[in-house]
Amino acid sequence: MKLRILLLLGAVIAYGCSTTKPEKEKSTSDKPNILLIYLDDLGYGDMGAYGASKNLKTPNMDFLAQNGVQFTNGYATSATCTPSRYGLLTGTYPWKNTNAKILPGTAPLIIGTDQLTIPKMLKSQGYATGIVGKWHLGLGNGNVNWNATISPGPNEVGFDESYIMAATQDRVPTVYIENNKVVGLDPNDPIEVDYKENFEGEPTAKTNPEMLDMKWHHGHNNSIVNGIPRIGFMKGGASAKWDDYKMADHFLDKAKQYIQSHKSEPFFLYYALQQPHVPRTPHPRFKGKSGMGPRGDAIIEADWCIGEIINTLKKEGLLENTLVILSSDNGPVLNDGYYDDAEEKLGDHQPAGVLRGGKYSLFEAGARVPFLTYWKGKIKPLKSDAIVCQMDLLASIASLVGSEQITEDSQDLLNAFLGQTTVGREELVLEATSRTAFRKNDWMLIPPYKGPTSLKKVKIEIGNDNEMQLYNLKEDPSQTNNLAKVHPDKVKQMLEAFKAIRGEDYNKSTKVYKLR
Ligand code: NG6
Ligand code: CA
Repeated sequence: MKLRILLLLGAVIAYGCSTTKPEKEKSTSDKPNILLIYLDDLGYGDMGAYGASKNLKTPNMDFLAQNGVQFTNGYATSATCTPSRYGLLTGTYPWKNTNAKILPGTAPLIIGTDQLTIPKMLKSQGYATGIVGKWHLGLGNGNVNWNATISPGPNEVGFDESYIMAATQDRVPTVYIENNKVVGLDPNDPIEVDYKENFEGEPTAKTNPEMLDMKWHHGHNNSIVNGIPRIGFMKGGASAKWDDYKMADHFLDKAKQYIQSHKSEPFFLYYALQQPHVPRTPHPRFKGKSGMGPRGDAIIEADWCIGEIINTLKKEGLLENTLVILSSDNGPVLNDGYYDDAEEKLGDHQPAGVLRGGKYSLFEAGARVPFLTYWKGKIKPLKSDAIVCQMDLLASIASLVGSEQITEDSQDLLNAFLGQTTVGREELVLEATSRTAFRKNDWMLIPPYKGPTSLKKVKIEIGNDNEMQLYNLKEDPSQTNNLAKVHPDKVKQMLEAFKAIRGEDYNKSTKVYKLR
């Protein structure tokens, strides 16, 4: 009898183990949550783990970098926002879409509603999908009515839930949009937006400079919202206007709520922070924290937000079951159109680290950005020099969750993202303000482009030269030594490989970028 009971007990335990174990394994590795944290204009050197000045303390990002895979050759597809976000979400080179340029707030959606995106792919695998933060990929089909349903937008390209700003913090409309509707809109005070002409009688930075709390340096002299001059004209919507200084807290709350309300199912959250893009408006409690003015303070604020979001995962018991990915949409810029002491108070900090150029540039600091993956208990700390691009996340995440939906340009680099190999891509085409360049292994080829070598107002070298440029990035990460004349065979070979991807138009930029 005893023996029978024991046998029965043994069988129950064995049964319990055999059924729960694979289930458990499935829930922690087959369908992990995915948290994609994306910063705006955070440079390669703007994080402690990437060598930031000690005044710029980023302990939360550093923790992720030091306990996950920290990529030293991690790239956005581009050196500006819209194309990079396009590449990230669609897994497709943005230069294949002529509309993937820095967009005004009134631009139509540039992702096709029939196009594959990371959230769409994940949805078909049973994921809940959400975006909180900056969108900047266009909304509607042209002529958006901001007072009605604003569609198509994120909800039509794969996100079940969205809480976004339409474009950038410096562009109108300066309102939040939740699931295709402006938040807090008073129907008696409708919103109108125009990027060409002002609305009669509405103050602008030029007509009413006395209303400004922040001064514009270049561009940014249209409508004034909260004392900050913007790009574009806007009328109405007073009750819906965001508070710039509370934006980080607001997005953080929404991101936390998203995690809490989806903790019992696999979810994908794209948390797109607005920092440290202009206008830099950290909450007053971060004022002076970096000693570097609002740009440094905004980075410290962003780091705090990231700490909070990681703590939320921890509190909800989700940290072991969440793959965290963190990166930035493009490289750094100091003065991007407002006087905010970013240059004056920089001190010894190098936002681009050792890299040359910055935002808008074909040199490395344009698109090479902080890039890391963290997964508690699953990823071992590793500094990886694998070449990875944000465009590869689509195929790599597909591989992780067992989806076969991929795109031509996105490479499955899951093993590199999980730190199981340091082998990444061999080749990558980079884009900056409609121009392209080509990386192959340690070599970078920048074809000749006409136009100014620098954008004077932002003081950034953008990579234009009448001559072919060839750099060995391993030996010369700062791109000081053009080896094109020394290695003509290498140039020839690189050019062939570049053309094979980019076609004969490899150095025909469609439009030369001009700062206003
Ligand atoms: C530029 C803006 C700059 C910034 C950038 C977009 C002017 C003079 N400059 O045109 O301030 O908004 O566009 O930045 O308007 S991004 O990170 O969203 O690409
Ligand atoms: Ca950006």
